[in-house]
Amino acid sequence: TSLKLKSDSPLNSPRFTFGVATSSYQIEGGRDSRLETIWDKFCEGEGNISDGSNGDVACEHIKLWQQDVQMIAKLGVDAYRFSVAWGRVMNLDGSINKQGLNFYIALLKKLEELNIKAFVTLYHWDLPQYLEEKGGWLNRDTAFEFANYVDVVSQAFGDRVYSYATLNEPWCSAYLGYETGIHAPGLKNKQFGKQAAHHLLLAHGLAMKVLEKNSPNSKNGIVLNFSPCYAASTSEQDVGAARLADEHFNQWYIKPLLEGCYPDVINDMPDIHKPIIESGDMGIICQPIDYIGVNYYSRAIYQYCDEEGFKLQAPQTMSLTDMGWEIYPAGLYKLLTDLNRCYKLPEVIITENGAAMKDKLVEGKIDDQDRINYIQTHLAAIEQAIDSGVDVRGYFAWSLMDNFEWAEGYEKRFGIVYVDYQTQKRTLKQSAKAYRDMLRGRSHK
Ligand code: GBH
Repeated sequence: TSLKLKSDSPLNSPRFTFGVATSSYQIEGGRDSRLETIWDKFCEGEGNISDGSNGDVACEHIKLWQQDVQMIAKLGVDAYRFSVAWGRVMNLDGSINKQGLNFYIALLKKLEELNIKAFVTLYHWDLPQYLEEKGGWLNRDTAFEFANYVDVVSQAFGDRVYSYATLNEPWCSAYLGYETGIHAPGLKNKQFGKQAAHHLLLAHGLAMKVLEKNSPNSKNGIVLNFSPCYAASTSEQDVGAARLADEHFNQWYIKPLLEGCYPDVINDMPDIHKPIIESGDMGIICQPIDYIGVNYYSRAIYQYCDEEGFKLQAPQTMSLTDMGWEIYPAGLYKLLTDLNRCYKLPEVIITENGAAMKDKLVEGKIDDQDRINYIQTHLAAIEQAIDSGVDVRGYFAWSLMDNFEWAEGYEKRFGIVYVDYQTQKRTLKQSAKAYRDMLRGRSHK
């Protein structure tokens, strides 16, 4: 029923940050006060979003933000992670949208007043559509446009930001957006994925240089998603398949950031699938970062297949979330300790972790015990990883509240707070109360 932190837990220390996370397109609404984004456009496409919805209104956070921030404060979290909508702070002609910028400045001021650290993500998938029309992340220029936007924002925010993340999950932007077409802009071309990824990583590196200049005192880094890859069997072929998938999906992003090169598998790829890399790019990509944000939801199991070399296997267990993702906290431990073994890691922050569940409002209550269990077991995995020497400094629950779950629309609920989209009423689920009580109970609080 509750979330417990032992008094001697490394998570029960003032050095460990607890927070909640959201992203702009998923919660803001306020479609008329910003540029069109690739998600607005993608949502118009027949069959792209399972319930036919979009982010025009979402949680109406753009109007209800003051109430939302009060709610965040009442949860007793140390930090709030949110993203800035590029198309809300920049106009089509490259000039600044003062009104949009002021929205985020007001939000930052309020957080500061309430003593909540601001973790600002600069890109959580909502690329302005006019940039997509010039090629989006397939166009190298987009990386430079991003650095320019980051320059504007980081100057305007001054010292109000505790931590910046350049990008959220570039794998999703590149692979789901340009290779499988499950996400905006919905392109489906095997030649596009790695090129988009390269430009995203380049954008990150350029933005890191800007942040180093404009915001040297904040903790600056990037957020990656990881699915630790397991082999379907102990056969040599399946083990090889899992390793291959890991190089493509996980190492492809972290290795260039920390070591300035792509994994060896790049040498085995047909030229046509390889990204075009200009000289100097890898050096820009591997700027020093203050931390790496890790988003963890589940593991992935692979078996060998002829065509691609690996094939995803459906989860073999009964404990699945409403997304159909296996609940597997041991995967988080394996991921963190593996990364720590393979790389010289900076500080690690778990920037997202959480689960969609079939939440039902019954007599004013949402009893989401399964979500409480999910959080509890994943916190335990983090504790174990810290005990094994991984420098984990924070944990953010995804998400503060139910919101627009991309291709799944509003049908999947990840919030610890329930949102009634008819009335925009927010109701704390039992998990939010458990999180709040756990945070209040910390020895330094
Ligand atoms: C995050 O993406 C996003 O940052 C956030 O906006 C979103 O709302 C949240 O997660 C919930 O989806 O088929 O079992 O291998 C997470 C994206 C989810 C991509 C897991 C890879 C693999 C699942 N990742 N997914 S599986």
